Amino acid sequence: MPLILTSVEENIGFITLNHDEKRNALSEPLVRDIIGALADFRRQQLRVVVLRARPGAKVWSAGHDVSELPESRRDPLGWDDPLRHLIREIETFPAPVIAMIEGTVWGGACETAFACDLIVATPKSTFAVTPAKIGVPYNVSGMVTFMNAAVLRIVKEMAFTAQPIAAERAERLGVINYLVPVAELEPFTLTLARQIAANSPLSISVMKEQLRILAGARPMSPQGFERVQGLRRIVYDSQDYREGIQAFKEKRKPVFKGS
Ligand code: LCV
Repeated sequence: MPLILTSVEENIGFITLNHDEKRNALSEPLVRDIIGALADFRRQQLRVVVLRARPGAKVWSAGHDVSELPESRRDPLGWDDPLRHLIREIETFPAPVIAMIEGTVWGGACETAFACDLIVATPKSTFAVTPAKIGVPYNVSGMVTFMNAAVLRIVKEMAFTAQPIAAERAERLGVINYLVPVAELEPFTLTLARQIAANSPLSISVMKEQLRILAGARPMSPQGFERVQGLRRIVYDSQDYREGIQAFKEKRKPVFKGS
């Protein structure tokens, strides 16, 4: 069974996450397939990409494949982590990527949806930022993705509670663009994609790249970055990090001791 399904309709590309057995966890093979599909869509000069799960999905994506996270002593979200590659590929794709959300969205998948240019979701969808639940020290560019998606107080709430927020609230907060009934999700998203595809692809592409550069332009001194990396290392070298990963694998609640 392929991990993703792809199709092209007019000049719109569709990528369907198709690994429900693992709740579309963003494993290295799944991410590699998504990136391959984006490269193919880039070659075809498609004007919009829609990233979705299968119709009726209860889980859009369960986020980073936890089984691929390093046990300890290695940055779990370093530059070459598959999730980091995926985020960068979405952000630099030369046309808008629409996240069409049906089902729940977790952790790195929440960042993936937020890295997309537009988000259309159904009322039963939820969005959860989960590093605190697992004990993961999220990375700097990931924090910027969240800060570009929601006001700081909401980012803190999502990050510190690790609790899902409902799509209805996400829409009210401006975190998603549209909230549509599940029966209308596909036609609504297709209409939106067609509206974009009818406009100038060159103008849109350059505005997307300008917005990426401007949104990512955050002041952080080299010392500030080194301090953050040192703090993150304390976390991923900690017993709590190991406990969080182990507890996930053993399907039990972690007991964090703060060390
Ligand atoms: C690997 C999985 C996963 C998974 N990885 O189905 O943002 S950070 O820092 O936290 C970052 C590191 C990150 O993204 O971490 C992952 C954050 N994700 C989550 O916390 C969500 C974890 N998953 C769940 O809570 C449940 O799976 C949901 C609620 C998504 C679905 O529950 P449901 O009862 O429908 P299962 O839990 O039974 O999962 C079905 C299979 O998918 C695997 C899970 O281990 C199980 O595999 P087995 O059948 O082999 O036991 N799976 C689910 N999520 N993130 N594998």
